[in-house]
Amino acid sequence: MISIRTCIGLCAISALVTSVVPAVQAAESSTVTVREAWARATPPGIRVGGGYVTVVNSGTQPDRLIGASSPLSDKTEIHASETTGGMARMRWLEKGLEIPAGKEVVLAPGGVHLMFMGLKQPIVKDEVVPVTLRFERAGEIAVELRAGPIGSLKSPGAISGGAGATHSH
Ligand SMILES: [Cu+2]
Repeated sequence: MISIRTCIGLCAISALVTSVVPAVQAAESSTVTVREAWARATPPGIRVGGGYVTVVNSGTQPDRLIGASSPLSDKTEIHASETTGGMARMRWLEKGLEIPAGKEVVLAPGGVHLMFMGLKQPIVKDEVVPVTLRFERAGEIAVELRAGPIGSLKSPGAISGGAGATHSH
């Protein structure tokens, strides 16, 4: 009897949690899309890597890229590269990156990028890095970054046979 009651109690709790989830997913009405999603292949033994996307905000409200994650790395941060006094360095954008209304923002080598920290495996050329981007308004958008060669400076092009950057809906 006790175990049945416990089960009923747990079921009630999980039903409650499930009913809360749809309110969090605002992506349905989002006007943010992601394209030109790519990453750089990494040499063996290197545990950091870079990812790049173009974010298009076709809406009338500004949005903000506030976070990212990938199953391939412990952490995925939004970084800005800058050169000060001839020294190239990277800065973590802890408040994220604004995506102004009606604009597109390009993340590219030498500028703002996604930084994979603590890679669990090397990023291999022509393979895909799944990344979830988190926006203040648009919510989460899942993208697949196609890996170009080590050190590449531009996108290897769209993934053949389908959309390279997939919107979450
Ligand atoms: Cu970086």
